[in-house]
Amino acid sequence: MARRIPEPFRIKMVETIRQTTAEDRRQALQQAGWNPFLLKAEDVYIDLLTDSGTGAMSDRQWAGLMMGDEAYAGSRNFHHLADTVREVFGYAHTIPTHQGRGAEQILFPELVKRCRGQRPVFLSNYHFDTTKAHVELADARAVNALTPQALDTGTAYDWKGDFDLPRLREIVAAEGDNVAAVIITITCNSAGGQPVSMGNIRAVSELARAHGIPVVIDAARFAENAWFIRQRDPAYAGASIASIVREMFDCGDMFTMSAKKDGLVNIGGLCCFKDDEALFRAVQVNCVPMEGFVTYGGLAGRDMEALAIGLKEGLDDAFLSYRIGQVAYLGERLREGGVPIQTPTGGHAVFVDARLLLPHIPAEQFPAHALACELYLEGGVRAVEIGSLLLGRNPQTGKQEPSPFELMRLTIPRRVYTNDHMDYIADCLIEVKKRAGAVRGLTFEYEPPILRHFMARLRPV
Ligand code: P71
Repeated sequence: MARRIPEPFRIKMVETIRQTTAEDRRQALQQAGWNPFLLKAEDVYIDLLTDSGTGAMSDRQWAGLMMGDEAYAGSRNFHHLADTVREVFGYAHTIPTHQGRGAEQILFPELVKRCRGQRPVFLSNYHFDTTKAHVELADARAVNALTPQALDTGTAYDWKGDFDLPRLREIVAAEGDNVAAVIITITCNSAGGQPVSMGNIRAVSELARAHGIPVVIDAARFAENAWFIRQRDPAYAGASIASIVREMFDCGDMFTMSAKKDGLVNIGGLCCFKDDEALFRAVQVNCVPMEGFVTYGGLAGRDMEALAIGLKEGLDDAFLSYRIGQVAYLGERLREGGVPIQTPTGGHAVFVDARLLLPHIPAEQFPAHALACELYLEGGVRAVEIGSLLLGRNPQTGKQEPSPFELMRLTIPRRVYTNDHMDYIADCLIEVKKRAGAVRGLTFEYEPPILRHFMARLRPV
């Protein structure tokens, strides 16, 4: 059993959460069209939908909110944020955005414009869904080259977020001038919050540089990735998290960040450039009509202050050990209870392999989504599907895309739930496992044409 790491904080404000009855939950899920996204948050006891913007800020961040400089242009908090980016990442130029996808929407069209090929393509270990959406909105293609070891959930491998380097080389050779950028997603969310090794980051960066391809880091969970590098790569055993972060970002040219994860804020994003001033200026021009003036990008001054503080708090050793240890603890409890999970557990979530737990439910009846519904019915715990429902149909053929995974993600918000909550979640899921054979698949009552998982309505078959 993994050692429980006590929370490295004490609690000075609490928010009541309400447990419901089984009958309440049955009614709520029925009304929500068997889609946990459509539940009222008040009908949820423990909310593991996402770790994005759901964390608790510290006393220092809350104090920072009071220091907001709400000037339209040139806010003091913007300068604090840009100075923090220079210090933590070594990048000269900062554009704040309202969240991660705001950064994607102002950056990707510029990378497409600069691309010399006729059919621009972005290559990634794995494009997150909004990232893929913004690549496609910019009239480019999104191609993934993930290490095949990530697909075997039952076998542990330290670097399941890595690029498949031979495959990446092949694609770069075949696509030539079409490659608009390489996007290194750290940690790799869709593979299970899995880390990318420093060796892999460096090799991808060298390959890209040799071909004149820009390197974008999708930096949502950069601190968790750095923590895994220190934990698992003997060459970094004695290194500080801060120095590992610098080394990772030395391998990139620019980064987009959803700051709602490792930035420890409830809203915010970043689009930053190491030294390409011309690109920075061009993206600033896109920022003004889309996100807002270049020194606030959709954020209030106080939000930028909370982020400047959060970026550094998120590097704290005690925090990261507790954070990733809590996720590992939940994973360990589930493994002991015979629940199949992506092994090892990732940084922000435990991913349950619904293909193995519910083998009688075919992909087109969304086994991981059905499992999330059962978990809600069992104990009011809200999880999210990462599988066929999320992936959707091929826009050309209208056929369901074959999904490499059918996973249910138990995403742990930062500094919000205690280890007793983790025990409760594990107990509920182990209970569901006992009646796994009776869980039914789901079919659509309403299927939206794009990003269907958010608004879909379903019913049991
Ligand atoms: C996550 C999210 C946010 C989300 C998405 C869909 C449903 C519920 C919650 C967002 C990411 C991400 C990576 C690697 C860019 C974004 C977009 N993740 N890159 O995992 O994980 O950032 O949400 O701030 O716009 O739950 P944004």
